[in-house]
Amino acid sequence: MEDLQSLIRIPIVWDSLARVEERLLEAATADDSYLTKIAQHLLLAGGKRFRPLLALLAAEFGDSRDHRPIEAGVSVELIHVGSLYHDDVIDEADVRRGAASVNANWNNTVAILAGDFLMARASEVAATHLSQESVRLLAATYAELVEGQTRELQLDFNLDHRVAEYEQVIAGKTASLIRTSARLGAIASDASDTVVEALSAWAWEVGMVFQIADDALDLVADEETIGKPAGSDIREGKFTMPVLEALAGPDGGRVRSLLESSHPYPDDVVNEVIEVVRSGGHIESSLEEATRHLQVATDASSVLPDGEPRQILEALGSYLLERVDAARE
Ligand code: GRG
Repeated sequence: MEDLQSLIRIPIVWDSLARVEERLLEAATADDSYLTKIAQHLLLAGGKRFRPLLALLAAEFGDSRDHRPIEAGVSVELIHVGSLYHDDVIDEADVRRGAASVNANWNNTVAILAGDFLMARASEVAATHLSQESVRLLAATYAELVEGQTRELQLDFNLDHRVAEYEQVIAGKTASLIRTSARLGAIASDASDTVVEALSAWAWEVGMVFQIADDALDLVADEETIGKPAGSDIREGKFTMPVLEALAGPDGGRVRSLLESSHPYPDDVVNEVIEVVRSGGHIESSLEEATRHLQVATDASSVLPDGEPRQILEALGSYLLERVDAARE
């Protein structure tokens, strides 16, 4: 399976991403060296940089070439990483990006403060370098992330919610920032309104594919591939699309009785739920739903000028689904 590096064969995108890395560390620098260490912790731990890459790729469709798409990439990654700091506190997670999470390495208080610091820096970067519309969009997206996360919390361990509610959660917590990443990159390169709208529509759908694929990976991949034990979502009471479909299907009674048992769930309960989900074909059906989103994405991108950037957009969508297939082999 190809990696992002060989998929996105536009040298300027990678050169700009190197600049994004430098700017991220600058933006995460505080007067206080203790805060700097904590704020830079997850940035130094890695991550795919999917959101800045989308901003830089979207900027390939515009007319101008200056520092603004880099700053767009910095601001969306800062929002993303800030939200991961908060997410790990909420989930009491120990590991993130293959490293100790900030809350585990230090404590919840500093994880929340450093997350806030990164969010604040994202606004500062955008207000300094980008348009007022971009600052507004980032703030609105930040609000959508919080709404998505809050919806998700209310559905924890809920055996009776529907796939439509799950899709509403992932739209808020994932698709919104993926869409904003592409939109800010396009705006920052002075792309036309038609191009900005097409890239936004494409990225929204790809954001949905991204999360559906990620959730499927949690049910099919081993710990080495996803950096955490399979079935983590079930353990946290997050019932994603394949589990919801299994609950509504012929084996629903069995899955319900397993998930109704007291939690934390023992490993054998989690493993049996995973087994029923897999054997019932629910991974495949959720990937079919992802493929429908991908088709809408491709339709949206069809108005973009033909050329290498557009071909890369189309390949990126398939790449997200191939990650799941590769993990199953
Ligand atoms: C205060 C903005 C703010 C948020 C608080 C915690 C929260 C509300 C929202 C969390 C939203 C969240 C964690 C969504 C999950 C997003 C997601 C798909 C994370 C994994 O992204 P990857 O795979 O990770 O791109 P890397 O590490 O590669 O960047």
